Amino acid sequence: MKNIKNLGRNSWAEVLKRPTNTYEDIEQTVASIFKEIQIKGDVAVSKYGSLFDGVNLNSFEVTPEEIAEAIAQVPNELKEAISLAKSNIERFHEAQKTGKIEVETTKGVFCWKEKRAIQKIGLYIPGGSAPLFSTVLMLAVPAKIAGSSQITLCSPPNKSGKINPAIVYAASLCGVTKILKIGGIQAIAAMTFGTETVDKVYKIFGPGNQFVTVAKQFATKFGVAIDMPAGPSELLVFADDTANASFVASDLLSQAEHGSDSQVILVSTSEKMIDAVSKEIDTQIKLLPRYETAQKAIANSRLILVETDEIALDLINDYAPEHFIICAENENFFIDGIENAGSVFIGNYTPESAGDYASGTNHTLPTNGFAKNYEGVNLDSFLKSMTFQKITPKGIQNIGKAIEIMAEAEGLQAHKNAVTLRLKELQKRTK
Ligand code: HSO
Ligand code: ZN
Repeated sequence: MKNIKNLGRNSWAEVLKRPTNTYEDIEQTVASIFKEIQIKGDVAVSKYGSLFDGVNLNSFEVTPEEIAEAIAQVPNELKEAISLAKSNIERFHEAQKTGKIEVETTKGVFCWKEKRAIQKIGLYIPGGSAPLFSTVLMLAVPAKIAGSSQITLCSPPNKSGKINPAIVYAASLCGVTKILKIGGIQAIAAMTFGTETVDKVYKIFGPGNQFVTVAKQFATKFGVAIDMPAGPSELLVFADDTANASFVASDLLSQAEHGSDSQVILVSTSEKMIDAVSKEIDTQIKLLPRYETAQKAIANSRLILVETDEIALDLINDYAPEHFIICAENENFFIDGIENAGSVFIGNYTPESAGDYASGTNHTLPTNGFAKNYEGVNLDSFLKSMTFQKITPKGIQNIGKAIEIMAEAEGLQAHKNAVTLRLKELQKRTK
């Protein structure tokens, strides 16, 4: 871990650079797989399944028998934990519902705005070494609350053609409509175009490796929306002397174990705290089953000593972390001053893991500095606003003249006529 002191503002960008990936070579592969799936449908999905996942399937949908089998395989203790998490996620997202906003802008002119669900949702859940069934809850729960009618979930099968049972369990618990054993680029392409088995979707959510990330971006060329641009996980902790060094180290390691490209950063005003956290990391990391992954991420990470809380805050806003933990006496200074972060965790007893699993907030968050202009997944991610209006005869008389003048000035006679005809008819009526 790089230990950095007295960092001048002009070197912030260099020191806080994220580990980068280049995607150009992947894009060609993605384009050709998309084309083939668009033309050949399931046959092509199956071909790429055997190529990339090493399993040859001619039907992808998880059957009711397989769902029952998965439900039986998940231990009760885990089911209870999932149930607590689900209920908190439901409560927090349910509370995000908003009513309609209605305004009479001019007498007789009624305008209102209401939200409607995006009907067809696609979820991508990676398999691999850490099967993120918690992400199923984070995405399917708000989709259901929003009122989406079709929720398709794709996840790569293992060599014996099965999806991790906890993923299947969570999906069936949360009301996912169809669970499909399809991974990677082919999953995103299948949800983009639709195939014989896979329904076409309107918006795709969920994390994935670089292939999935590029494929999601590529899907937008075909009119599919995506949750957000994705990148490796990040955590930034601000800790002063009131922090607990072993807690801080455990938080940093919790993000480091996600992937070798994860980035974790400690910013502190206390040299003593930095030394203590550094020692704790060395002790705790050795005991982790994912030691090698965490070690690589830690090598990419930074311990930064700054002189004041103000400098710390500027630096944090500049970096725009996905997750921001505040362990500081002066926590309100950071709470009030934070402008750019995906999700904020406050105090010594608020580990990031809480938000990853069970406190109720969503863990699908903007990375890579996108917290400057993107928000994490929330209920609105599954909704879109629509506007409505109803104008009474009095109302059109009140604003008609203005419309006529504006239409005339834009040279759009038909627009003007649409008002003039009505105004004339109303004039006749009142005579
Ligand atoms: N920290 C991840 C989410 C996650 N953690 C899922 C554990 N499981 C998002 O950055
Ligand atoms: Zn995590």
